[in-house]
Amino acid sequence: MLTLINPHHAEHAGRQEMFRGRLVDCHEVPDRLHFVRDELQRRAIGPQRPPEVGDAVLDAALARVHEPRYLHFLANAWDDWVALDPANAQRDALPSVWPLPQAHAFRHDRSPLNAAARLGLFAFDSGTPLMAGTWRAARAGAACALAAAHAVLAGERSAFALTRPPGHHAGPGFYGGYCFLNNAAIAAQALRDGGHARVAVLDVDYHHGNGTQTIFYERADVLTLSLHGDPHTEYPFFLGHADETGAGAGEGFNRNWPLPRGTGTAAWRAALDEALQAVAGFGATALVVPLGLDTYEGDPISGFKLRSGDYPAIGAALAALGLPTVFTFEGGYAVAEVGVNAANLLEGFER
Ligand code: Q9C
Ligand code: ZN
Repeated sequence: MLTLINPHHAEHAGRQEMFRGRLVDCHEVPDRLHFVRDELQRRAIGPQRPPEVGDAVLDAALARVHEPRYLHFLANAWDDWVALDPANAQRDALPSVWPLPQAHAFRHDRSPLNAAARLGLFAFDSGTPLMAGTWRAARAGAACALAAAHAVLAGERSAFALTRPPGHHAGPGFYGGYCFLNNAAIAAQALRDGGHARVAVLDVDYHHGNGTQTIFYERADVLTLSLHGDPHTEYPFFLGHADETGAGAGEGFNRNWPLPRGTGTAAWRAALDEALQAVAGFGATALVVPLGLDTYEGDPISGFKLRSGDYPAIGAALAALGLPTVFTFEGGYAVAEVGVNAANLLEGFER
């Protein structure tokens, strides 16, 4: 399998995230990618190269998925943060105030000029630090997803966008959950624009793919499916229930499988089989898999019980759809094991 590696990923390296009332060391660290890269190399799972995508082509692809004012915000957020106070150059940007939607309580037709307050217009949590290299890393990551889609359009059976920061929590105009640009959505849209009439996105990360769901919620041409921890108890908490089935023209083209914390292999595989049937029933001609390995039993922030030995069969089940497939690297925070788990799944896909 061809792997597109983000050469700028390490320029995004957060110090701390807000977690249950205190700042803790970031879970989403550069070594996650290094462990996956090294394990894929060790097993010779295909060539690895950086993406070669021109700036204009990339900008056009980003604009197919994200709002102009959000992209403008991301491109300038770090400089605005430092302009607020030169001492901010030594600190990651984290939001601390939000305009909640309650009637009459907050103005939504006005935007504060204060750069710290503006973070609250776009971030939905305080766990996603933004720093000097975030925009460059996220952009180069989106280029990986785009190049992976282009490779598949050119005839590759599959391609893997090995990038961080991850993407599936980023929506049309919001970031959070360690994600800024929605790499999976960018790949799915590129597959649509490249001629695939129906594209399915099957999200296997532990957390609900709220960004991807939101991006495609009113569309019938991209089927979005997600298996994840039940939002009654699991992040991102405010989306991901089973009765979210799409809206307008997209009614019936979103499905969620919220599963209880503690779910093990058998129940997870049963949900996957239902999702695979939905992909086939939809008549998808291409597939995008936001690949989170935080379903692993040893994940420090998640609650499923999958084992390393489960991942090859999961890869094989995805491959049995017989579709051109783009994988994007999402979560997975058991750093020392994430490489083995990712390689197990991708090797299972290739068998
Ligand atoms: N302050 C992915 O797996 N944890 N993202 C809570 C709240 C957030 C996970 C932080 C977990 C995000 C791509
Ligand atoms: Zn996750």
